Amino acid sequence: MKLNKSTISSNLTLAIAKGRIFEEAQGLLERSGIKILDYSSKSRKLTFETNHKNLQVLVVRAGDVPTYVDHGAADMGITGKDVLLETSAKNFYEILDLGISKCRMMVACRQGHNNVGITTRVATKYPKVSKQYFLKKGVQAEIIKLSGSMELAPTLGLADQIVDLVDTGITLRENGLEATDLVFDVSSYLIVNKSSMRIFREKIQDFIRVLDSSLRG
Ligand code: PRT
Ligand code: MG
Repeated sequence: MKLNKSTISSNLTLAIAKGRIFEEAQGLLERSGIKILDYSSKSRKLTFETNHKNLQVLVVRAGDVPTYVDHGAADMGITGKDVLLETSAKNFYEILDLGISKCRMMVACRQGHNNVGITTRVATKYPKVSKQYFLKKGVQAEIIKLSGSMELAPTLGLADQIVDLVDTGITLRENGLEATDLVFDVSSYLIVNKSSMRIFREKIQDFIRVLDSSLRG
């Protein structure tokens, strides 16, 4: 099923997380008949026209997608479940699991040091998710917020454990760490601003239907 060119007649903006999510989202959109024009990974451009003249694409950081959609600066967005669980933005619906950019949010520690007691220090880019996870487990966790390279923290004695995204496990292994527990499975979702959904219901529902049928096909 392809998106009919006349389907979208009002201006809709879709914010897509740059990097690995963008590459996979682009493939999914193409299978749905939506081509992002003039895109190159080397380009500094941040807004792109598509072959549907009323659909525009923004390329922003994964963590900023909910903010754009929350404020209605973008009608729709594509970003990771990890980002959606961590954000405090609420003014959007989580519509569709796109099944792309899959990985797992995991707890990890130094290899052979999986004997954590009832208190632990946890380094992570995801303080909200981590706090909830350890609370549920009945473990008192001191959360140390980092923006990246969490893998260094246990080795340097900054934390006992980390909570981070894992795909192949190579990053953990190369830094002397091992994954111990799954926090949740991650993939990317389509989100839609609540007012946009009301105002452009038909157009957006057409868009969702087309994406959904590409996912099944
Ligand atoms: O780089 P910038 O700060 O701008 O943004 P970003 O790092 O958030 O962007 P990017 O392109 O890394 O994409 C992040 C999003 O992609 C996440 O929010 C996830 O939804 C999704 N995703 C899927 C991943 C991974 N898989 C992944 N493996 N994001 C990050 N990783 C990293 C992980 O953090 C770790 O450093 O890859 C490393 C682990 O990979 P393995 O294969 O060694 O296990
Ligand atoms: Mg990155």
